[in-house]
Amino acid sequence: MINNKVLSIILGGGQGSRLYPLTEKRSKPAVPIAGKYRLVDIPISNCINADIKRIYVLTQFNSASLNRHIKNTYHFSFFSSAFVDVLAAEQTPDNKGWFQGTADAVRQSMHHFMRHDFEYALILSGDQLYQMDYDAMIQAHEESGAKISIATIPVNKKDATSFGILKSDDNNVITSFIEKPDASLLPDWTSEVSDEMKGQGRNYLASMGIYIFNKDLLIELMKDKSTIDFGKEIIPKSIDKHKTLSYQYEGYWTDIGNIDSFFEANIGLTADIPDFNLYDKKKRIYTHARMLPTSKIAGTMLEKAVIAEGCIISAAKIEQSVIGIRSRIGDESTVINTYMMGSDHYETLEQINNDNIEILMGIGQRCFIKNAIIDKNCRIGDDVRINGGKHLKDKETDMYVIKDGIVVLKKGAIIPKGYVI
Ligand code: ADQ
Ligand code: ADP
Repeated sequence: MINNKVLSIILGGGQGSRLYPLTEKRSKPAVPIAGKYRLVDIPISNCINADIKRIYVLTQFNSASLNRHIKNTYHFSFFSSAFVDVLAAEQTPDNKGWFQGTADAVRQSMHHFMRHDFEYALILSGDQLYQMDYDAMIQAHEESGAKISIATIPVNKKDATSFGILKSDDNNVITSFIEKPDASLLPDWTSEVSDEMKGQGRNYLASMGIYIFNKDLLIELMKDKSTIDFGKEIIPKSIDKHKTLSYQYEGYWTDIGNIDSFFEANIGLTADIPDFNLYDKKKRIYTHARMLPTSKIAGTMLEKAVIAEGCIISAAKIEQSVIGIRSRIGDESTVINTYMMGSDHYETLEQINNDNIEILMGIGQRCFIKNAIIDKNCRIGDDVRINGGKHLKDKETDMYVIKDGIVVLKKGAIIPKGYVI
């Protein structure tokens, strides 16, 4: 089944370097999460679960891994109108290059969207972790007769300054909106929320950056070239003129736009009952089916470990860590509070026995690794010690970046034997 009324547009990331160095060699939607998925799989899966199968992913630059992932993953029937297409910022005689902001990204891509029949554009953010039923939101949008709908969620005072904050009337029609208000303005922006939310101190209604626009209105709004962002310009300018609905959501939702929140979201999967449920039968998360062998583990003490397929592990201990596809971890090594993304391929026995390769892909023997993100294809020599934490200052070298105490090894980094961070 395909929802023929809706065209989905996923905002895949600006020039922003908040996820650097994970975005050094790939576009943001291609960043690997949860051991076997990529960021873009989250919004795409939410769409597919709602039968929305015409999907564009807008990205600042094309990366081979994103294109390969999309091409290898989202196959639809030959006879279906379903597709997932990547649109990268492109130079044309009218445009100098980059998407200047979220609305500009949509504006520059409008000619692609206009080739399709649709009534509603569902505009989504590419860096959030959540499982939401867009169908229910679309239904609420239709029933209200609104021209724009914004998904909203109650947040606390501390978080309120990093979101668009709004107020709505008894019919959930938005009456005022302010993008990322200064803390001094917050007292004027509280909303009536449920007792449960009140109990958690979540008195502010934030935009989740998830929008439904009626097609005709979107076309009209995109004509004004001075508007660059949805949050900064389009939404504040529209609420007085066009009926805008607040569609309130109270499930798990988190923004994973920077290293710290990305790390927390991944490590959060190791909890007894994670907030983000990868095991839900109905709300499935799709990704590339790789046909990898099962993981093989010998003599390892595992405590709250999430381990993807195809790993070969003989470590001493893995604790509160997510270990990605094809990871290899050697004897007597300890890995704590770490997200290891895994590898793109295995080394053959021939390669392993070849003396030219001094350090094999994965983690060597007797290593200690704590509070780290290990990007794909890293080679960590024997006896390496990485002890991340708040005691470390922000720093960058050829091999790694330290941000907020988290040590991020760059893709393909080679860490020599005995190295200490
Ligand atoms: P932010 O997340 O700060 O606030 P923004 O940086 O514009 O807004 O990003 C929104 C989404 O668009 C993200 O997925 C981002 O990666 C992507 N994006 C940003 N610039 C882009 C560009 N030039 N090209 C393509 N994609 C781009 C927004 C709203 C707030 C709301 C929060 C909720 O403005 O009102 O509260 O989202 O997270
Ligand atoms: P994933 O398994 O994360 O979905 P990809 O689909 O991007 O990864 O595939 C892994 C990439 O690694 C492919 O481009 C594949 O061609 C490449 N690859 C496979 N084997 C090797 C190898 N021996 N050396 C280098 N690259 C390889």
